[in-house]
Amino acid sequence: MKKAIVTGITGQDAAYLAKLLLSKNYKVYGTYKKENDLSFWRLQELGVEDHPHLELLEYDLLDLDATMDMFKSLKPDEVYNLAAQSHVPKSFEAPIETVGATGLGVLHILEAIRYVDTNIKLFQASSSEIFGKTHIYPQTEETKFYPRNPYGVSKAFAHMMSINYRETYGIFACIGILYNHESPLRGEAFVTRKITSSVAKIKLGQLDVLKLGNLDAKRDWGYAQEYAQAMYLMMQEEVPQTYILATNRVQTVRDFVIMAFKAVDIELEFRGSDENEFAIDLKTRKVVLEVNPIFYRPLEKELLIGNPKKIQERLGWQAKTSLEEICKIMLKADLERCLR
Ligand code: F7E
Repeated sequence: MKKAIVTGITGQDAAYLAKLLLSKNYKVYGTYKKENDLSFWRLQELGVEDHPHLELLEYDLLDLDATMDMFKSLKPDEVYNLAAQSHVPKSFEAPIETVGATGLGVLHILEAIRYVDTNIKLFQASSSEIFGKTHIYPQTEETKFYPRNPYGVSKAFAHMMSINYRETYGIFACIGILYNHESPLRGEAFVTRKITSSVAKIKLGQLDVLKLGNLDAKRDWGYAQEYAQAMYLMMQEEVPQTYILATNRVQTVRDFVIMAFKAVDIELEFRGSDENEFAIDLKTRKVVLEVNPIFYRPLEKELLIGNPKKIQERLGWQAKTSLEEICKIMLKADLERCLR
């Protein structure tokens, strides 16, 4: 039985990955940090929380001794590093915490691999945020980094450190540069889930108005479950690679808002502009959406869109679920949650 450690087990991606690895008969050790919100609702929703081959372990990514002890005692074949402080606005408020979890964390893992067993394979979750202020569209694995927030800077550090250990010590460190990827398991701090959860509540009369920031921000949005499959595929290769995981299609927050309301039969009419923009429900004439500048972000102008050609050609992986389908899947889950 193969053994995998998945860090950040309370998160969206780790839940999908754990389920996938369990279905492939792995023993999975999911690690979480004590102080974090200790909710395993994602594993519960996927029906794997009590799986006999899943063990949940408390572990601090920034404790090198603990990392080495864990590798010595568990002897994992694969380590998937999905733990991070992943919320971009929070990275401006808490840059030091972000650099720790998102940047330095992987260095502890790489060091432990170097000292304990260089045959342990590592998957490092990188991010499109490393490209930040780019003028190359779509971005590829070769595009120059120019991160624009502490989260992106931390991911760029972790990315380059993984490549450095790959090249210096021959460690199998593969890297997925993940663009936005959504699902019903997304946290409500992120815009798609904030929208679907609020639209479900508005539909059921549990909320009046959805308040959002920049409606014209564009993102390359894929389906998280498919991105977890790509992580697994990358780890099965002989030689570690770096791959872009993206759809090569961008849509605006406004598009997603329209899709979400439409999925519950609410047609919108937008009025006003900039921070005075709002939208009404055409049937009831009630305001259901308002722009609120507190959700605006600094330095957000560039377009992040990824070219997934390399992974498509080498591993046959492709993002298949459209944003319209993702939106419907998310709304269905949120409506059900509201009715529970
Ligand atoms: O924002 C705009 C906001 O918070 C998407 C993380 O997984 O993907 C994610 O980072 C867009 C931004 O994700 C609201 O300005 C408008 O343009 O869902 P988000 P993100 O910052 O793109 C990357 C690839 C990662 O690696 C990250 O870990 O939506 N937006 N109004 C809003 N965003 C939020 N959160 N809330 C709003 O009210």
